[in-house]
Amino acid sequence: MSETVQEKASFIVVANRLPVDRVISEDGEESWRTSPGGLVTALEPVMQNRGGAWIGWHGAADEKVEPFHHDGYDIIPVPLSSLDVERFYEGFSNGTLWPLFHDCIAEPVFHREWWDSFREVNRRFAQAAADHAEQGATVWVQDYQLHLVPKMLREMRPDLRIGFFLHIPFPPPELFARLPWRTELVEGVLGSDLIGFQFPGCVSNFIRMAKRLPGVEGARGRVHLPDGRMVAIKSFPISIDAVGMRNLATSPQVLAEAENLRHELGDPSTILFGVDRLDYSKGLASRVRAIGELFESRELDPEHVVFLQLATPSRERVAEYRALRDEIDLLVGRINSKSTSLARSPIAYRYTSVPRQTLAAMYQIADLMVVTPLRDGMNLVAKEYVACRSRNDSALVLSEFAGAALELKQAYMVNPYDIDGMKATIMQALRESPRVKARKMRAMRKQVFDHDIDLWAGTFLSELEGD
Ligand code: ADQ
Repeated sequence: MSETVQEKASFIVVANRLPVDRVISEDGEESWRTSPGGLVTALEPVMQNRGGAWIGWHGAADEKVEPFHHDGYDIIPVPLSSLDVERFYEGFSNGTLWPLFHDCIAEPVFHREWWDSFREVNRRFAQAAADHAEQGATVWVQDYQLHLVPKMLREMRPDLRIGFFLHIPFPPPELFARLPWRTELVEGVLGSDLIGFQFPGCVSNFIRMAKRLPGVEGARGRVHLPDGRMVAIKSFPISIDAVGMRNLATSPQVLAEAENLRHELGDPSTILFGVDRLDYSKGLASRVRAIGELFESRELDPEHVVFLQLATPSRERVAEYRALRDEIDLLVGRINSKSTSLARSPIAYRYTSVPRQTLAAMYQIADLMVVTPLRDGMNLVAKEYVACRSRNDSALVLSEFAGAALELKQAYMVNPYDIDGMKATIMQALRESPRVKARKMRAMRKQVFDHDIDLWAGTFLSELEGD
């Protein structure tokens, strides 16, 4: 395969971020490394087979990076200025759309200059795709930051097959309708041939919203537009590289790291574990509160039980996220300061990202995984945990508001707004007999291994391309 950038590609992924991170070696040399992530794992083989290009932002503002070839496919960087980052990314994407699409659990902020920037940056991405697509190519646009790209791209290049996948929920029309630019957003995504959502509720929310547009008719997974075009709308629940995750978790290095970690935590008899991006949608505060109360009431004995919680730094320049960080620091500090043991704190909390291998080791030592988002498109953490638990001897507590709840039906379901209910379910899961736990875990493992990330990408693309 050629090592130079091809002028045109037959398969293009357009996403806000590129699948590579820049690394600078000790002698100052710059190179790019594939970033770890489900989407990259899923799409890399497809791009390598078919020849492809990935269009996205490289992560640094006010810098133009030339296209380059990486691991069998082309990388086409789209530049963003620091004002674009502030208005398009932190502003409209993460201050307006993110809370709006997560059922307004935080107040969405509407600013006209953010909207102007969102439109302008979406046009830049669409133009890059139009410039690099071969005649009749397939273009797969990812996520809420690029909601307007399908229509813009179709106007520039009507010959293309355009797919769009939304990784986050699509809210009910009653909430979505608050958006001053609701029509543009719906029309924007209707430029696609196929729109994919995480779960069926999003499909019906979207179709209800689309039918509010004049001349649009829709039913059962399709929308007919006034210009005669038909758009297919379906759910494609995203998943993980289940086999890869299991193999990593059972490798000798990870098992050794797991042993060390347990020791570092003071060799407790039971470990509860949570890992999330630090985001208000993930329900971290109510989780910490519930588990804190269980420690306080001694239903969880801090001599024997540890709650390990990792939070990945996320969107730190957005005020809402900085406030959340302080709130969690305070909550955890308060609970730990009440502990009678000087040797060990009940909550081991770290605000950091960790390598995949360490994460797998943590899944290995976790007797109970606590996943309690207030709203989540899917939640891959729940699936990763299940994939790692070869011994079937542990339990998953899962919010009913995560897309994953529709697939991992044997989890211990909780309503994260109900602290007492959560406490009772956590205790029930911990006290469950090994036989019942094993039965539940086996069923969830089957679901995750039978519906992995390859199936997700394959199903979407064959639906889009009609094979
Ligand atoms: P996210 O909101 O980022 O994704 P999630 O699905 O849980 O949420 O994926 C997070 C990923 O980051 C997981 O693979 C996890 O292992 C990893 N991760 C989290 N904390 C980490 C840490 N401290 N160190 C290392 N790795 C960490 C969005 C949507 C989700 C949807 C996905 C995919 O919000 O609902 O499931 O996209 O579509």
